[in-house]
Amino acid sequence: MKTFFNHLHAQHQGQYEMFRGALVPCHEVPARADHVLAELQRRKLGEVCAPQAFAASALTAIHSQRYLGFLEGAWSEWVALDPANATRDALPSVWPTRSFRTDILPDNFAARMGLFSFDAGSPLTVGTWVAARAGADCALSAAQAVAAGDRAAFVLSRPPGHHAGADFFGGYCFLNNAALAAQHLRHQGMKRVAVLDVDYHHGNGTQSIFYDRPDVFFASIHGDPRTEYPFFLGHADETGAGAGEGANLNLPLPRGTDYGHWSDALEVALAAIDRFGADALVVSLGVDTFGGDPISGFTLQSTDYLRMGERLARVGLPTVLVFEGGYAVAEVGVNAVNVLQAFA
Ligand code: 6XA
Ligand code: ZN
Repeated sequence: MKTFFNHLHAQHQGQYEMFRGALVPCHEVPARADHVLAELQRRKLGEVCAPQAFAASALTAIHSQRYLGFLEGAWSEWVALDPANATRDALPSVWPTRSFRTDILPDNFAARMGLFSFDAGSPLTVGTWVAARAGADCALSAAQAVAAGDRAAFVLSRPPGHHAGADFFGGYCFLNNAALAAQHLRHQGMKRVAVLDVDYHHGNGTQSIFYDRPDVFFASIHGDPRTEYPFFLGHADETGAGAGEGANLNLPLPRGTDYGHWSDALEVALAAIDRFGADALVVSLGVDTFGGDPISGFTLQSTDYLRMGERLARVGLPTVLVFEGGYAVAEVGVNAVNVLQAFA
């Protein structure tokens, strides 16, 4: 299996995120991806490839032009406000909640940060755009390889993507790599694509991007949003809208869930994907379901990721696996690569 590695991932290196009223060091650190790469190389699993460069039109298939323009220029604007900002991360602090207007683009930078985001946990840094843009190329390249006949491909990139919507960032995510891969598979002739999100957190961005579409099925197994981030989406009664009715499946589970119960939900998701009749699969592969994860609440063990990988392979579909969350940094390489090794 080819790995499309984002060589520019470390350009995105947040210093701090807002947590319980304080700025705390970021959980989403460059070492995460480096550990996965090191483990892949240690086990001599597949070929590590640089991505092709894709045109902006591949991004506007998923994200709004207004959002992409903002994201690309945001760091320059931030530093133009005050040269001292060059050493500080940019975080939003004001949001247009219910009854506010979102159709008028504010001139004020802080207002636009809020318009295009949903939390204060996702620092925008000097290299965020460059890293996220290269990650998008990795996702598109993996989809391209799979559309051209590869059995599977892995996107090893950060920042992650599944919380990013058509026009907002949040949850450490800026560009939605899984959605870009799914859309590119469609563009390359796959008629029906399923996205299976196994990250601990609901993939609200991916869900929202495809919610009214009948051609992309979204299934997610995640911590119950009543108690778990991102809180405001991911409930079981969200089944799709309009032409997309029936093409969305959420399987929220309580904190403390182990692999036995988690894999029951996986069977439900895979049966639905089978009924949907997908031609290709995109897996949002977060390994923050691990028992040792510092910000999550399931109890999967490292060997469980082998079982997960075997089961995903048995689906038998051309598959793009996209790295998402996982913050037990010392174990993240073993856990993610266990899925890949068992899949292969
Ligand atoms: C709140 C927690 C963000 C979760 C990010 C994640 N700052 N998403 O792992 O999958
Ligand atoms: Zn997560």
